[in-house]
Amino acid sequence: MNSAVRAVLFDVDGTLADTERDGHRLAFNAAFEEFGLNWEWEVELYGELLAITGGKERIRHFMESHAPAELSRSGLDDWIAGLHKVKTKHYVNLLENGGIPLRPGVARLIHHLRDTNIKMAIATTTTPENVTALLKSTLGEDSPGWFDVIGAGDIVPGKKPEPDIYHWVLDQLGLPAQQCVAIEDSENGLRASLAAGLDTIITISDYTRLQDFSGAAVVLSDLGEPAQPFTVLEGNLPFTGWVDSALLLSLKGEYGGRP
Ligand code: XBP
Ligand code: MG
Repeated sequence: MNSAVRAVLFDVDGTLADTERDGHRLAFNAAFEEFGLNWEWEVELYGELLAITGGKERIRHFMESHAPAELSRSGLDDWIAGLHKVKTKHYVNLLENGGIPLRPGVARLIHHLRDTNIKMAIATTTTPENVTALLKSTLGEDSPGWFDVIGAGDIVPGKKPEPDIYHWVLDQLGLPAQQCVAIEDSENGLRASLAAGLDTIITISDYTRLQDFSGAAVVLSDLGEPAQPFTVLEGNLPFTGWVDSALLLSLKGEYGGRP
């Protein structure tokens, strides 16, 4: 293994799987119903609310603009945390029932990185239970253990676009950013990874395709499969097809060709 790329740091929502529109959004709505709230986050509104990362922060932001009277509840923080806990329960149930598949190329790349001894980590804003439920439901019971570090949710004070979660994960890995690559799907995620000094591959998702990805190493349709190659949307690569260790090395100026 070449030492230029020692680890890949994966974002979760939008990157590993298209979880937002038909996953998190539905779970928020189910929680609102369970709490007797007549709030409904429709597809377009949810796209706007995604500017705020973190479910609890998103609920508060929504209340500020759409239900300000509710902000005077006593114990507001606890109430939001309780509502969000119910949302997480619905989201995990949805995943456990096989609700959301991985995006093209994700399982292939994860298996390839394991085979080539490149470390893997997760750097996400979402709640830790959501990460393990997604990995287990798509890659099997053992799969969370394939990741050297899982950085998620409230473990750091500042959520993306703050770089805190990337700094935390790099620190846990004990690796400098220069030896790692991040994979993200959103502008908020890219701002976070770039601020931590990480070369970043973007795979666009439905909600993020029109965002500003300046600074990304490359912008791709997806991670690609040999039988279903990615499309390059921005940036130059010495080859097309699918993300693998050879492509990761090329981002570090060490392209040696595909075996
Ligand atoms: C996406 C997020 C999260 C999810 C909802 O994070 O911002 O808030 O939308 O999950 P990333 P929670 O792209 O960094 O994975 O409700 O658990 O926050
Ligand atoms: Mg994301």
